[in-house]
Amino acid sequence: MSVIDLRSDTVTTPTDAMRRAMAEAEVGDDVYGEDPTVNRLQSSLAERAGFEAGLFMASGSMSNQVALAAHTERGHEVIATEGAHIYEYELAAMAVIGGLVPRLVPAPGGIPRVEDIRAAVHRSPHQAPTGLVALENTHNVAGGTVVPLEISRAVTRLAHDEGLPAHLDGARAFNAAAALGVGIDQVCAGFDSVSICLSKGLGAPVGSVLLGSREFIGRAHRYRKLMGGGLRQAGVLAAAGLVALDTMPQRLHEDHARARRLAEGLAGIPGLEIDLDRVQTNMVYVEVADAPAFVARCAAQGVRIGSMGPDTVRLVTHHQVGDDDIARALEVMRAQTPASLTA
Ligand code: TLP
Repeated sequence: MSVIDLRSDTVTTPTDAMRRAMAEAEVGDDVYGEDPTVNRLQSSLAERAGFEAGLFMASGSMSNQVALAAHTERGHEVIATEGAHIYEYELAAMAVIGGLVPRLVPAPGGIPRVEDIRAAVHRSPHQAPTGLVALENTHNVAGGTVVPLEISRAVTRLAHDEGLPAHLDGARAFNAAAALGVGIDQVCAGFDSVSICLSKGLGAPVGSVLLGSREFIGRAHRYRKLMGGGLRQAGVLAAAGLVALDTMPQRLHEDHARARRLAEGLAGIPGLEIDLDRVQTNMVYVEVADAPAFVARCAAQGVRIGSMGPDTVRLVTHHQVGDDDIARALEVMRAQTPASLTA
């Protein structure tokens, strides 16, 4: 039985073109800044996204946490949206590594209100000073939702008016760009730093790139080394990233269309609740009674989905999920709902 893996877009394996590029990559010691392939990846993504410089990172979490530490001082507060990956899924790294505390603002659908961010900025001498404003686009736990450009512009403007830097967790910024029908530079515009993952919808096996000014990336370099992220002949990884940048962004709309088809199919199944308005990119969040048991039953039938809470599952489309897989996943999930089991 072949397995359809919808747990995440992180499960993707490198394409043949990526594997070839990895085998042939020209490499050097990246701690000395001498890996030509890493250097090419960093400058190529920086140029596309409208930044002076980039820094190759082992993961999205490392990239975010390096950015947070490089922007702030210990004892600062970081304003982030509720459910933000930097808070929910990075093992309190902002506290452990950066000495930072989060201040979360409401963000229905992943979209914060500018007034809530303004109200969260601390100016009093009795409170931890605000050090950074962070957004996430697409917003994972809100459903892979897209932050409209006018919101990210308003948030970055507010941060700058308050004298604060703004960071974007753009793990899936290319999905946001595809959904908005704009270039990646538009999604990144206004931010002082952006972290973009190569190993999610773009399909590379490893890596993220942190983008920013030359001066900021210089500081980030130090934190990357401090966190054990000084890789040596990392060009073998960066080579796959370069192929990902060249070949994958233009096909993300296919993943989005399949996620929509999947969501519409699931919406008609009794026992499953789904907010179709939140299905904007490659993710589908579904409410179902006893999610872990549902996940286990689907897995036993060869359809792997993610358990995101007691009553929540997540399905993510990616380049290794085709139309037939969507049809089979729908069939399996329909048969495994609590309602059909008792019918
Ligand atoms: N997210 C993973 C899990 O950690 C939940 C996933 O499967 O979606 N920012 C965002 C918005 C993310 O969704 C992720 C990964 C990261 C950062 C971290 O990337 P990695 O896994 O490379 O550290």
